[in-house]
Amino acid sequence: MIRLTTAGESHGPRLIAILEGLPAGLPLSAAAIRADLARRQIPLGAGGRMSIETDVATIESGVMAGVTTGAPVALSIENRDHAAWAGKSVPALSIPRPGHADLAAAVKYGYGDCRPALERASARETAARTAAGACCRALLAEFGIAVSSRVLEIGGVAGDASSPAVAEAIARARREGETLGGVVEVRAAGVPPGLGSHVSASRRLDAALAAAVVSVQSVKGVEFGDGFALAAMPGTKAQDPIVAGPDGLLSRPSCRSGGIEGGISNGSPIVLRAALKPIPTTLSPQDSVDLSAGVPAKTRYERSDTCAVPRAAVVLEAAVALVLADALSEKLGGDSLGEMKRRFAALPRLEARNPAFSGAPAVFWPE
Ligand code: EPS
Repeated sequence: MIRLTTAGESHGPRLIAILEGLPAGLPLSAAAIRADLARRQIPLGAGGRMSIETDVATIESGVMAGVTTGAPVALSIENRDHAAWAGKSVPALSIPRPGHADLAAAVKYGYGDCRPALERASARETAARTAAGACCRALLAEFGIAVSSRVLEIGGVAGDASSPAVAEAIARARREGETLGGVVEVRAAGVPPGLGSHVSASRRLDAALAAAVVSVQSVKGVEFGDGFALAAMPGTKAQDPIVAGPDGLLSRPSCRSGGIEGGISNGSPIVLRAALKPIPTTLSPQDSVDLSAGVPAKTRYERSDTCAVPRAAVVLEAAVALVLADALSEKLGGDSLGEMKRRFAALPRLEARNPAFSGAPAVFWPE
C-alpha cells in the first residue's frame, strides 16, 4: 500500500512529503525528482512567487546508495520565500476570500485569523505532492507505465500551455484583475489490465483516481474517457467494442470508458480530465465580510497567480501516478522491486481464446 502525507505551510520554512510503501530496490535520485519539480514551475500564469522559488527536493530517508530500502521515503523542499516572512509581524486576514478555504477552515478550526487556512490550503503544497509523484513515476516506469498530461483549455479558450491564444487569454485576465481556470487531460499509457476491483466500492480504480484528482487544489470536476458526453449517447454507441486481433489477443479500438470498466483497468490507456475553477485570490475585490467587525467588506489582494492550470497539469500527473503505483503494488505485492517484476511477468494476457472458459453450464446456487 502506497500512502502519502505532506506537511508544510506556503510561507513556512519547508515542505515535507512522507511516502510510505515504495518497494525496496527502486533506484531513486534527487535528479529525477528535480525534473518533475522543474516541469511544475512553468511560468505561464504564475505570479511573483515562482521567480523566488527554485524547487529542489532533498531525500531525507528511505534511500541508501541511490536505492529505496522499503522504508518511508521522506523528502523536503525549502521555501525560499520563508526568509521574507521569518520574524515579521503579519497583518491579520479577517476578510475571507469567497472560494478559498479561508472561511470554512477558520470556523471549523476556531482560528481568529484566516492566515493559517491560507497557509496550508495554498497550492504551494503541490510541490511536495509533485516530488512524491516523481518517486511513484519512477516505480511505474519500471513496468513501462508512463503518465502524461496536456492542458486542453484555459478560461474557455482551447489550446495547450504553448498556445498563443491561451497565453493571450491569461495576459488579458491579468490586465483585468481576473483569474482563469481550465481543463487538463491526464493519460496513463502501459497500464496492465487488472488494477483496481469491482468487488468493493473502496477498491474501484476510477473511484481512487477521482478522489486523488479532486484533492488537487481548485479541481471541481473529473471525467473518465468520454465522461459527461456518454450521458447523452445511446448505449450501443457509448461502449468500447471488444475485438479479437490477428495475434489472438483482445483489443479495444476506442477508449470511451477511459481505460477502466467496473472499476478495473482494462488494458487501454487510462484517460481522465479535470476541470479547475479560477483561483479565488483576485486583484479585483470581491464581496465578503470583515469577520472582526461583522460588516460587509471587499476582499484585499495579496500576491497570487493569474492561472494555476499549467502547473496543475504536472500536479495531476503526480496524483494519478500515486494512485496507479498504489494499485500496482496491491496487485503485485509491494515488498521488493524484484518480486514485483516476477509477478508482473506472470500476469495473464488478454487472450481472445481464454482457456478458463470451457463453455460448460454450471449450477451456481445448489438447492
Ligand atoms: C498560492 C499563492 C501563490 C502561489 C502559490 C500558491 O503564492 P504566494 O501567496 O506566496 O504569492 O505562487 O504557489 C506556489 C508558491 C507554488 O509553488 O506553486 C495559493 O494561495 O494557492
